[in-house]
Amino acid sequence: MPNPLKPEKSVVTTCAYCGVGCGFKAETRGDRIVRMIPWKEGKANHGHSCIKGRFAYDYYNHPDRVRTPLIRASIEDPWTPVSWAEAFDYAAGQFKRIQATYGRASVGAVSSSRCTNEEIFLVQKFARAVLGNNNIDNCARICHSPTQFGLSATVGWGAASQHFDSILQSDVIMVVGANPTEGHPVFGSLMKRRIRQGAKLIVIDPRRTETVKSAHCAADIHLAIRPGTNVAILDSIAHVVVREKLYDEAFIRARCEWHEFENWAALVGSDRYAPEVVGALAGVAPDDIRAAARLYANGPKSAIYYGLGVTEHSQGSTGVMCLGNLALACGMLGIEGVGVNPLRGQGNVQGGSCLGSWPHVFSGYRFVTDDAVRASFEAEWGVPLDAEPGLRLPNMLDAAVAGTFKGMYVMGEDPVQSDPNQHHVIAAMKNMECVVLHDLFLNETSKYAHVFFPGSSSLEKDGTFTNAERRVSRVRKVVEPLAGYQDWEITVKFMNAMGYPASYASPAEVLDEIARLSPAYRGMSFALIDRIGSAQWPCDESAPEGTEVLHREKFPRANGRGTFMLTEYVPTAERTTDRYPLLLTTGRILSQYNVGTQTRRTANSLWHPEDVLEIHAQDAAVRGLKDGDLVRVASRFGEIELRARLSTRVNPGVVYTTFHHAKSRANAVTSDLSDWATNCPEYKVTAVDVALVDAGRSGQARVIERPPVEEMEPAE
Ligand SMILES: Nc1nc2c(c(=O)[nH]1)N[C@H]1C(S)=C(S)[C@@H](COP(=O)(O)OP(=O)(O)OC[C@H]3O[C@@H](n4cnc5c(=O)[nH]c(N)nc54)[C@H](O)[C@@H]3O)O[C@H]1N2
Ligand SMILES: Nc1nc2c(c(=O)[nH]1)N[C@H]1C(S)=C(S)[C@@H](COP(=O)(O)OP(=O)(O)OC[C@H]3O[C@@H](n4cnc5c(=O)[nH]c(N)nc54)[C@H](O)[C@@H]3O)O[C@H]1N2
Ligand code: SF4
Ligand SMILES: [Mo]
Repeated sequence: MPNPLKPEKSVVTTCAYCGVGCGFKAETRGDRIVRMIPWKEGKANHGHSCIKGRFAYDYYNHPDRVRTPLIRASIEDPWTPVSWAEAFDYAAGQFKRIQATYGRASVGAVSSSRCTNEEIFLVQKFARAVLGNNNIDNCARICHSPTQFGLSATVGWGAASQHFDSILQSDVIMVVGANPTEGHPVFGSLMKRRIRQGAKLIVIDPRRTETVKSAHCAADIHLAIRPGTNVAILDSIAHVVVREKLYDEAFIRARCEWHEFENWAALVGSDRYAPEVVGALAGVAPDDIRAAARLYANGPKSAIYYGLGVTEHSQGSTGVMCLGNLALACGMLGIEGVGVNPLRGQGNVQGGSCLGSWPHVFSGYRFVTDDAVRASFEAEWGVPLDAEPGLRLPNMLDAAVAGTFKGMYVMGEDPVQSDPNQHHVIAAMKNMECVVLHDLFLNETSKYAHVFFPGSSSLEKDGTFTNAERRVSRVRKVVEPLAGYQDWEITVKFMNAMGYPASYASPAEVLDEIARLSPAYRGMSFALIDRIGSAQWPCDESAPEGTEVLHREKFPRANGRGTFMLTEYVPTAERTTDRYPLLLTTGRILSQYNVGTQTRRTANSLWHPEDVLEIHAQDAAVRGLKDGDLVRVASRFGEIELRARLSTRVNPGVVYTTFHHAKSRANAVTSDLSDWATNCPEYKVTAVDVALVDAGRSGQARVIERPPVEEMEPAE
C-alpha cells in the first residue's frame, strides 16, 4: 500500500504568518500538504522555523473554508451561494450605485498584509484607478504606521536598517516593547544565540516576558516601565547620554546637523528628564536608566529592535523618533551590528507599507499630491487620479457612522475583531450598504458583510512577500486555490466588473509594474528572486542584488543627513482613576496568530484554547480572586469576561491579555485613543477594573503556559 505521508513533490515558498518570513519546502502528495520543512537556504531563517510555520497549515483545507462566493441584500438575511460572475456583478453594481448616490468618495478599500505584494498593489490600484479616490488603507495603520512616520522623519526610510544576521555582530542589544521569543521566534532565537555568545541585553517592557528571562537567556537590564511611559524613559536615557557626553560627536558632525543635535540635547538634557524624575514616573530605578544609557552608548556596536510596545500608543510616532534620535546621537547606524529595527508584524506588512496601501502615498512612498508622480501613475494606468489624500481606516469607520461612507472592499483583514473600540467598528459596519469581504473564512467582520469573495491562502498562490528586514521572497503555489482563483485574479476580475480593463498574464507582470513605478523595487522581478533566492530593497541599478544594511554613507533625505526630532513626553489621556485603577496592556502568544482564524483551526489551539487575563497576585488578593476565576474586565469603552491567571510576569497595577479568540473580544474594552500622527490605536494602555463574575463558573484556565518548543532546529 502506498504510504499516504510519502511526499511526491516539493515547492519552496515563504511562511505567511510573521514578519520573519521563513523559507519552507512545502511537500505535497496529490492535493494534500504532507509536511512543511524549514528551508536551509532561506536567508531569513537558515533552516529554522517555529511551531506556526511548521505545523499550523491545516487551516488551508479546513471544512470552514468558504468554497463559493456568497451574497445577500441585508446582513439580516442568510448568505446565498452564487457563481463568481454573479458575485462580481452584484458587488460592482452596488459600488456603482453607492457612488452614483453618495459620491465618488463614499466607498474605499482595505488591503491585507497577509497577502502578496502584487495583491496589495492591485487593491490600492482598485481604489485609485477604479473607485477614483485615495480611500485605501492597510493593517499597518494599526501596527507599525508610527514606524513609517517616525523613522522617515529621523533617518529617512521607515524600515529596518539591518538584515537579521547583522545581530550576530552586536555587542549590546536593546529590545523596546517587543517580545521576539513569541512574536518573531526564529529571530528571537538568533538574538538569544548572540546573547549566549556574550552580547548584553537591555529590555524595556512592562512585563517579564520570555525575552527578559528564559532558560537560555536573561536580560542584563530590564526596565519594567509603567505602560505608556516610553517617551519619558527614552528621553531619560538620552538625558544621560547628553549629560555624560556619551554621544558620538564625529558621527553627528559628519552625518547630521550639529545645531539640530544641540536643540535636541537641550530638550532631553533638561532636568525634567533626569533619571530621578522619570524613574519615579515610570516606576523604575534611576540607576537602571543610567546603566542602560551607558551600556547602549558605549556599545561599541549597539542595535535597537522594537515592536508594538513602542508604536501602539498615543505617542507612538514620538517613541519611534526617540529611537531614531538615540541611534543618531550614539552613531549606531550605517554598519553591521547596529541600527534601528522595527520587528514588523504580519508576513507582508512591510510590503503593505511599500506598495501604496496608504491614503497619501502611491507605491514607493511617493505622494499623491505630487503632480509629476501622479502623472507617472496616470500614464501607466490610463485614467486621471485624485490629488487629494483619502481616508484612513479609522476615518472611513467614523465617516460610516456619520452616514457619508457607504461601501468598503476589505481583503484579508478582520476589523471587527482586530480594530480598537469594537462597539464603534460594529456601528460603522452596520451603517454601510455594501461591505465586500475577501477572506478565507467567515470571520467576525463577515457578520456585517454583503458580499463574500472566497480567497486563496498563501499556500494557494504565486507572488512575493517583503519581510521585516526588507527582504523580498517568493510565495509559490503549493496547492490549487480552493475556490478556483488566486487572490490577485479576484481583484482583477472585480476591477473588470467595475468597468476597468486590467489584465495580467501572471503576478510576475504585476511585480514588473511595481518595479516601473516604485524606485526601491526597481530591480525586483520574479526572475531575479528565482535566481538569487531573495533580495532586500533598495534594489536597483546601483544595487542589483539588493541592500543588506541601510544608511552606510548617507540618509535618504533631501540633504542626505539624519534629523533629530524634538520628542517632548506628553502622558496619554487614558488615565487610571479610582473607578478604573489598573492598566490593561494587550499582545500576543507564541502558538496563536492575531485574530486566530487560521491558528484556531489547527492543533496549535491545544496550547492556547482561550485568552486569559494575567493579573498580579496582589491585585487579585484585594479583589478576592483566585487563579482560574471568571472575571469581568471593564473599561470606559466596554466590558468582557475572561479567566484570571495569577502571574508575576506583570507588576501590580498592570494586567495583560491577548486578542486571539473572537469570543473574548479584547477590543470591546480597548480605547479609541490613537497616535497623534498616524492614528495607530493605543492598544497598549487602557484603564480598567477587574471583578469576580461568578466563582461558581470558575475553573482552571485551560492554557498551557508555553508549548514545549518555541523554535525548531533545522530538520532533515
Ligand atoms: N505568535 C505570534 N506571533 C506574531 C503575531 C501573533 O499574533 N502571534 N502577530 C504578528 C504581528 S501582526 C505583529 S505586529 C508582531 C508584534 O510583535 P510584538 O511587537 O513583539 O508584539 P506584542 O506582543 O503585541 O507587544 C510587544 C511587547 O510590548 C510590551 N508593552 C506593552 N505596553 C508597553 C509600553 O508601554 N512600553 C513598552 N516598552 N512595552 C510595552 C508588551 O508587554 C509586549 O511584551 O508579532 C507578529 N508575530
Ligand atoms: N487588543 C489588541 N488588538 C490588536 C493588536 C494588539 O496588540 N492588541 N494588534 C493589532 C495588529 S499589530 C494587527 S497587525 C492586527 C491584526 O488583525 P487582522 O489583520 O484583522 O488579523 P489576521 O489574523 O492577521 O488576519 C486578518 C484576516 O486575513 C485572513 N487571511 C489570512 N490569509 C489570507 C490570504 O492569503 N488571503 C485572504 N484573502 N485572506 C487571508 C484571515 O482569515 C483573517 O480573517 O490586530 C491588531 N489588533
Ligand atoms: S518565525 Fe514562525 S511564524 Fe514567523 S515566519 Fe518563521 S515559521 Fe512563520
Ligand atoms: Mo501587526
